[in-house]
Amino acid sequence: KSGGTPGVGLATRTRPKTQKPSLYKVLLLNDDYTPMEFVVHVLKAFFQMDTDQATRVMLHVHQKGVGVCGIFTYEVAETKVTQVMDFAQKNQHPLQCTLEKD
Ligand code: TYC
Repeated sequence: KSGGTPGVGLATRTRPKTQKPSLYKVLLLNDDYTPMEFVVHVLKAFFQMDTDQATRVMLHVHQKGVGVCGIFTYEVAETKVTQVMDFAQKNQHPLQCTLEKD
């Protein structure tokens, strides 16, 4: 007699292929009116950056016109965009945030 309890003690040889989720860049756009300090605050509050990182990203956007705040799965990226846009609107700043497939 051979065997034993089915499914126990045998490493499975099948390795079903898992799908990695698509990633999306969250982009911040420059404008002429949003205060630099507000943008730094946004980057710290919603993207977990420290003052140094946030200042670098803000200045990059200010100089180049656009910059990456972070790269996330779709649902997280969409949530970040909504949070930033709502917060900017509440504070009456024209700051624009969008997402782009990585
Ligand atoms: N250009 C703005 C200013 O001079 C600062 C700014 C930076 C605005 C980044 C938006 O995403 C932005 N006050």
